[in-house]
Amino acid sequence: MTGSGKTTFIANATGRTDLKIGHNLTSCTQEIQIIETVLDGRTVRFVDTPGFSDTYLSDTEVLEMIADYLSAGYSKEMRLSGIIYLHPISDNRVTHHATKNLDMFRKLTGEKNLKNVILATSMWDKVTPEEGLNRELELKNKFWSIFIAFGAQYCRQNTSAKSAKQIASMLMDNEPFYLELQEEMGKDNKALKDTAAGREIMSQLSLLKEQQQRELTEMKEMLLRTAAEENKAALAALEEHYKKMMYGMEKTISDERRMNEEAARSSDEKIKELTERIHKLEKKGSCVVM
Ligand SMILES: Nc1nc2c(ncn2[C@@H]2O[C@H](COP(=O)(O)OP(=O)(O)OP(=O)(O)O)[C@@H](O)[C@H]2O)c(=O)[nH]1
Ligand SMILES: [Mg+2]
Repeated sequence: MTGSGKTTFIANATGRTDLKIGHNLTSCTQEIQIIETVLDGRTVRFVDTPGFSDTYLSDTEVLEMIADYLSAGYSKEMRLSGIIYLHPISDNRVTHHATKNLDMFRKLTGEKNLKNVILATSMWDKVTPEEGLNRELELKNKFWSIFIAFGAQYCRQNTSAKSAKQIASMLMDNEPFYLELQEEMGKDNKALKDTAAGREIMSQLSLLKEQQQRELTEMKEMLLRTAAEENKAALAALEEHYKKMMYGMEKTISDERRMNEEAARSSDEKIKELTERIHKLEKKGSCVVM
């Protein structure tokens, strides 16, 4: 999730002081960045990503960015050693949105790879030990139970370099693996929207669109009522809000369109690839078995 302390964690593990860390309410990391360091005499590359529920990027854009990076990685046979999922223990709610993002994260990783995931909690200095302990238990027993059942490890993290390095070193001896999303896109040639994580985001987009449509209708009625009452200040505030809602709706529609366009592009590419293979085989005089 955005603002959970991902870049801070990497800065602590690598000793880098030039990484952009967010200090206000808006999201900070806007693209994927790779930070290389040496830990215990071995080269380690951290991949920092924007978080889901970002202020500027939609979840679709974040997933697309991660998918682009991962599929490029697949074609270069780049595997991962592990994933560190950070959750701020100071959050007093796990929202429906956060739960959906957790589902998407599980699907993009793939159940068989969950043993290579570390679920870590940050921001312990912002809670009392009792508060933290209660939330930790709820996370483990409720929201993270599937991850843990499939072998994900759990640990607490503080802002020290020692803690970040310790967590990173827990993953360093893992057998490198491809994520489910990489295999689906790279090996099975699926379009992003047809992968398990992509399907999750498409269903979220469709629900979001319905909700936004309902809210827009309600807002329109409210605007008309307020206009009739001639309350100028309220009308201006509502108009401003209506514009933002329209923008949100347009963004959802364009996210959905982009996912569909990407799928259409992928099938065009697949047809082209197959045609080229057939031509090659025809030239060689072999027969094609479909
Ligand atoms: N108190 C406290 N603050 C922390 C901790 N970890 C990170 N922060 C602060 O939380 C804010 C967000 O940290 P970032 O590292 O930018 O978070 P991020 O997950 O990379 O955020 P995005 O890039 O926006 O997704 C910064 O002000 C950090 O200094 C922690 O353990 N305790
Ligand atoms: Mg960041």
